[in-house]
Amino acid sequence: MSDFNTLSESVISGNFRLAKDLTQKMIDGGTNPIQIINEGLIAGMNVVAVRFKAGDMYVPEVMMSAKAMSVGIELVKPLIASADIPTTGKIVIGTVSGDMHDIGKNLVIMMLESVGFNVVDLGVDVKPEAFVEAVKEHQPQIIGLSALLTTTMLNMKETLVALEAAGVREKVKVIVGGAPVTQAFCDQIGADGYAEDAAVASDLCKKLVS
Ligand code: B1M
Repeated sequence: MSDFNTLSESVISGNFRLAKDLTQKMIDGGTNPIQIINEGLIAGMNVVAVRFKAGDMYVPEVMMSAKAMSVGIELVKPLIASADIPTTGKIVIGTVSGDMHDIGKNLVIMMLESVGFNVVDLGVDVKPEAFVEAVKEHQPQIIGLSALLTTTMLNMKETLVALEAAGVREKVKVIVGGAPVTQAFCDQIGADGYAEDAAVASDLCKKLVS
């Protein structure tokens, strides 16, 4: 098995200590940092995304894999000029106003980062105006709204209204997700896409920026 495969396997199995050691060994051995990311760490996470989507891996395992990938990325990051880091696009994401749930959102972020998105996380309980400001400041291609409560999902519509009122709605695609959210709700409020889980969210975002 090549070093890249062994590193990928450590990500897939969520063995973050092994991922850290292997990444450090490859750095010390002079392996190209971009290859460590693409052919080792992200390659492993791509397998995880497929297995998660198929129901062959569960949330705790995906969290461990994401941690293993992040530990490796943190070691490699300082070696790469920021211009060289593969970037799929920029997304601003947050849990909408009144809602404190962030486990699902954080999982979505990990998946997006694993496929090369630059993610700006606004956190939880994010007011519509804060999303508007973030669009102006960060100029993302996509805004991601998460909600776990049937009450707070209504604030997704409020956020869309605020983006429209500020004249920035046309500048971004808006995707929505979270347990009570459905495709029908997405269509009803005029969002651009709905993702039922983190793997679908990452596929959807890739499609929206391509
Ligand atoms: Co809350 N809670 N909670 N809670 N909580 C639910 C959501 C609830 C269904 C539990 C229940 O009653 N059965 C219920 C909502 C009922 C409803 O609205 N119909 C509920 C309630 C009522 C509440 C409180 C009001 C309880 C109270 O205080 N009386 C309160 C509200 C606080 C607030 O937000 N203002 C509250 C508080 C909490 C905790 C703080 C204790 C904790 C949150 C901790 C945290 O997030 N840091 C919590 C938890 C953990 C849950 C449950 C048990 C688990 C949620 C979770 O993390 N799931 C939840 C019950 C449940 O969902 N079965 C519940 C795992 C996570 C990986 O899944 O978040 O669905 P999920 O994310 C998925 C997808 O939805 C999707 O991808 C993710 C990964 O696959 N996804 C997106 C999510 N966001 C996305 C965004 C996207 C795309 C996909 O694009 C942008």
